[in-house]
Order: sequence, then C-alpha cells, then structure tokens
Amino acid sequence: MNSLAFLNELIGLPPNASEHGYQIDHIIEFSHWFMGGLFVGWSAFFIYVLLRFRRSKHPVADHEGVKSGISTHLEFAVVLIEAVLLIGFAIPLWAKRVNSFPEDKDAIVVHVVGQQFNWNFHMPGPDGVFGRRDVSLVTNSNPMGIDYSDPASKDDITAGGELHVLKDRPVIIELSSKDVIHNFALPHMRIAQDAIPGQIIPMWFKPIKTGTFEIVCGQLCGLGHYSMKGSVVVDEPAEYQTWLKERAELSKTETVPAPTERPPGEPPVGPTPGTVPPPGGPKTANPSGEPDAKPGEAPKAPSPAATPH
Ligand SMILES: [Cu+2]
Repeated sequence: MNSLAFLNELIGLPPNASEHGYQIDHIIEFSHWFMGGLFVGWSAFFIYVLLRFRRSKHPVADHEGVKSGISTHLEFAVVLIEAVLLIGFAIPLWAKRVNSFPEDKDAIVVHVVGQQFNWNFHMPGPDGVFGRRDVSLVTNSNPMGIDYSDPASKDDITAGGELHVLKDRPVIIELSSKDVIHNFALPHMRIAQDAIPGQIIPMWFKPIKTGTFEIVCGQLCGLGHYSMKGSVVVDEPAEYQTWLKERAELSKTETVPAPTERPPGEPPVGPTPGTVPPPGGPKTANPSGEPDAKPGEAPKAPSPAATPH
C-alpha cells in the first residue's frame, strides 16, 4: 500500500487479512481518488459557468452552446477510465473469485447456513466426509438438517457463531440460508456473498493473518439483523487442532434428535403436500424421507447449520 491508501482508512475499511484483499483495496482506493478528482473538476466547472455566464454579462441566452470539442474529449476520457476499471480490473478479479476455486483437498470446506439471527457451521470431521443433509430434517435443534443416521455424520463437527480456520489455507464456504436472504460478509477478508434459501452458493478466500475477524450479516434480514454477527478465528495449526478436538467432544455430548422426530406442530418428514418441485429438482415426491442425494453429493436443500450453543 502506498501513502495514497489513507483514503481507505478514512472511509473505515478494516485492515486486510486475505490473500486477494489488496487487489480489492487498490480498486476501492483508485475509485475514490478518481471520484474525488471528478467531484473537484465538476464543482470547479459549475462555479466557473455560474460566473462566466452570469445574467449581467449575458442578458440574452445563447442557444448554440459549446463550440469547442474539449468537453467531448473530457467525457470520453472519463468513460475510458471507468471502462478500464471495470473490464480491466473489477471483472477479472470477480471472475477469479467465482471460477477459480481451489481443490477441496487443499482447502477447509465448511457448510454455512444463516438463520434469523445467527450463523451455523458444519464441518466434515476427521473422515473428511460431510454427513448427509436434508431440508426435511431441519428443526430448531438441528438447524443444518444433518441426517444423524448417516455414518458419515458421526464425526461431523457443528458450531455456531464462531468458526476456526487455518492461516495460509484456503477456505471454501458453501453458503445457504434457512429462512430469508442473508449475506455472509467478512469485511477483513474482503469478501461477501448472499445466502439464499433453496440455493447453495460457494465462496472462497485465503486468510493470511492470524486473529479474530468479524462476520456480519450484510442484508437487512429482520428485526434482529443488527445482532447477526459471528467471528472467524484464523489459527496456527496447533490452536486449530485444539479447537477441532474441543468441538468434536462437544458434538459427542450433544443429544441429537432422531432423524424422523419432529417437534409438535411441524409438518411430517418429507415434502410438504402440494409443493411444486424446483426446476432441476427431484421429479418424484419423497414421502419416505429417504435420502435423495447420493453420499458425497452436495445436499440439494439448503439447511442451516447450527450449533448447539
Ligand atoms: Cu441476516
């Protein structure tokens, strides 16, 4: 960062903690300087014309307007700079975020589900395989809809509010929502993504600094939106292992509801009668509540991950 970067500090951008973040910072920084320049230029022009064409000097309107081509050139220059910013920097940077994902084996993969008003996390545990999830299994005590009859779910780790990851290791988040549209925003990591019910949307970043960083919900999602916060803790390997062990032990002591057990008042397991399947979704109804995803496949339904607090 050069000394011009003080603008980023001035507008309250927290210090960057991710690998790609400096590129975002450069765009933000340049855009603000550019807009500052435009503001000063247009303001000066405005004041100039107020004086230059004041009524006492020009009692009669001139209907021909500007004769020199200078304004055309200036406007073209502004359009050109904006096009370069967008096509040369912003779109390629965005494309890398959404197209160039690291391999799962080189990353920490986490299912994240937002709900009013907290963040739930689900990690695969030592076997590296996520237990099956199904939206029909979602309850208050199982916000991720994890199928605890699936052997792969036995060592799964769930957490709420706080997620630990490793420094210098990419993190892939598979994001969804249990209720309304939320936004998983990590200001220090310079990344944010909407969490949309019914969709699983991946996002990724690579933390390069250890520490505790805030997660905020970036969409106004209800009355408790202001309190929908969490934290990402970037650890060194030893601390990370300690946290995993702690969470694994806690997960064991938690009593999980039988998959088919539903709290009174909630609809029975399986698709709600009369529901139209989403485009590309399973064509047949699934009245038995049996898994409709093969092991290893991503669950089709978004479910919130939650942790037992
Ligand atoms: Cu929210």
